Amino acid sequence: MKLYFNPRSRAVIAKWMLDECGAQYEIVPIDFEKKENKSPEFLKINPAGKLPALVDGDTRLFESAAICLYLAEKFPDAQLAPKPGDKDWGRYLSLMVYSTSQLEPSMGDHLMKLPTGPARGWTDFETVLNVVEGELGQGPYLFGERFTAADVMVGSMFIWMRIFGSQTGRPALEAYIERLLARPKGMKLG
Ligand SMILES: N[C@@H](CCC(=O)N[C@@H](CS)C(=O)NCC(=O)O)C(=O)O
Repeated sequence: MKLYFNPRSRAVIAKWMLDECGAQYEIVPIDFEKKENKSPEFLKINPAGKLPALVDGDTRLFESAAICLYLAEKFPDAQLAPKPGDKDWGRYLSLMVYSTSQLEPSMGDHLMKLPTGPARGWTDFETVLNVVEGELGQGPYLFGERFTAADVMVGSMFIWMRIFGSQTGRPALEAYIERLLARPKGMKLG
């Protein structure tokens, strides 16, 4: 597998997931300054010209959530996803999609001090924090003792928030982020 990567990009999320899976992979550095993400070769992999992108044989993937869903299935021994039919399967899929469809844009509005219009498909950030805190419950992870790809996707968004110098103001969520950062293969700040 080849991970198209820049350390100052969301590609660190895909790298975290690859590491949690114990995957063997090659890093292909992408230089944003040189606009390598807009080159004709790269656009064949991700037509949106963004990182992360992953190539696995004839399969090409883009969007962090899709990459994490794919890897969780490809590496079943890592046990990072509930199986179809499992009682947690639906909630797992919901959280995976929620991470980039609601949490991330709402967090962007919050950090950029923009108003959130519900017609755009996501809620205000206070609601996001309530949702994630509720889903986390007593933890330690979103699915109790079991760490999953949903922790990679949801947790990485809050780790990004720290990279931008901000925190949630919710002790339970901050303790969750600390747990994620303490994982041996966890996403690294900075
Ligand atoms: N929803 C996408 C977002 C991807 C994204 O915006 N990536 C940024 C880096 S963090 C990027 O490649 N920006 C370069 C550009 O748009 O030119 C995902 O999660 O994969």
